[in-house]
Amino acid sequence: MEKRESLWEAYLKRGLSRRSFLKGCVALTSLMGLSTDMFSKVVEAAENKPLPVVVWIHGHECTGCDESFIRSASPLASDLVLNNIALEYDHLLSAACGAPFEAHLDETITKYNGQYILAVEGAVATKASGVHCMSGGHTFLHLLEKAAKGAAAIIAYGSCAAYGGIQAAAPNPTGSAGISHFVGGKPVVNVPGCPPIPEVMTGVVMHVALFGTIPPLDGDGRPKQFYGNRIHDTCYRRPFFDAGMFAETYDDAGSKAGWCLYKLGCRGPETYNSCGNLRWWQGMSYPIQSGAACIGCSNAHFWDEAPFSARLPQYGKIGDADKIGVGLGVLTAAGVGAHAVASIIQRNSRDNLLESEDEHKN
Ligand code: FSX
Ligand code: SF4
Ligand code: F3S
Repeated sequence: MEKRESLWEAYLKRGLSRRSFLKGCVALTSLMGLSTDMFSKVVEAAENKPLPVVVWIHGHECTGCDESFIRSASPLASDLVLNNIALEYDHLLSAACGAPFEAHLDETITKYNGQYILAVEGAVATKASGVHCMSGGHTFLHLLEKAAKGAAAIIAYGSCAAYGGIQAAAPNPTGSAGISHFVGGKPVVNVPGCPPIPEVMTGVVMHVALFGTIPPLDGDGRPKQFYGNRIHDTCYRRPFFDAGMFAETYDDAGSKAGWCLYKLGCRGPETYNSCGNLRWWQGMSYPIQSGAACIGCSNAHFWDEAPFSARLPQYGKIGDADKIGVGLGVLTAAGVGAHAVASIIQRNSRDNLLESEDEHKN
C-alpha cells in the first residue's frame, strides 16, 4: 500500500511555512469545536496522520447540502477538497463521469478497503427495490450498501441522509429513509440540517480525518460539539421570549422590533443546531436573524410538521418551552449508550422497511 502524505507534508510540498501550518491547525481546532488544550493533539495528528481518502455519494436529495458545503469559508471548501482530504469520488464535484468514473469508485473502495470515509448526502429510496433513485445504472440502495461495506466511518450529511428528508414526506411514495438502516450496522455520524451549516460539514469530516475516530455523539448520532444546544439557547431574541414579548404576525410592530417569533411557529425551542452561535455565511446571519422563524430543519420529520407558521400541539404551549428542553436534554445525556442500541434497532428497521415493501408488492 502506497504511503499517503499527512497534512504537514502537504504544506511542505506546497512550500508553505511551519507558521502557516500552525495557524491552519489553530483554525482547525476551533472549526472542530475543540477546546484550545486540544491544539497539540491536532498538530500531532496533522503531522503524522495520512490524509484520508473520502468517497462522497448522493441519493434522494436537492443537492442543497453540497451547495452549502462549497460555501465553507473556514477552511475554504476548495482548500479542504484539494489539500486536506483525498476526495477520490464525488457525484457532484468530480469532473469525470461515465464508465471510467464508476470504475474508479470500484478501484478506490477495493484499494482503501477499511480505510476510507464515506460521506453520504440524500435519502435511500426503498420502494420497488430502490428503483426511484438510480446512480450509474444501479439503485442508490445498491451503491450505498456497496460503498458502506469497506468504510472506516460514515457521515450522513443533511436531514435527508440522516432521517429521510423532504422526499420522505407523507405519503412517502418512494419509501425514502435515512441511510443508517442500510450500512450494515456501522455507526453513522448524523449531520442534519436542510442543509447543514457549511463549517459544521467541514468540521465533522476534518475531525474524522485527523483523529481517525468519529466525534462524541448524542443519542441521535449527532456530534455533540455542533448539536449540543437548542437554537433557543443561543438565540439573540431570547430576552424577548423571557419577557413575554412576541411578534403576532410577520408585519406587526413586534416583528419589526425584532421580538421573539415563538407565536409564529418558531421551532427553536426543540431544535438542536449551531445556527444561533456559528450562524451562516461566515457568521453573517441565520433564519431567525433574517426575520423568519426556525422551521426545525435539523429535526427528524420536520417536513411533515406543517404548517411551519403555527405552534403545533406536540410542541406544547407558551411556557412549556423549557420543559421541552429538559426532556430533550435527558435524551441527549443518555446519548452514546443509546446510540449503540440504536444501531441494532436500525439493522432490524432495515429489514422491516424492505419487508414492508415486499408486502406492498404482494
Ligand atoms: Fe436534503 Fe441535501 Fe435538504 Fe437538500 O444533500 S437535507 S433536501 S438541502 O440537499 O439532502
Ligand atoms: Fe429565538 Fe425562536 Fe426561541 Fe424566540 S422561540 S427566542 S425566536 S429561538
Ligand atoms: Fe434550520 Fe432552524 Fe437553523 S430552520 S437553518 S435549524 S435556525
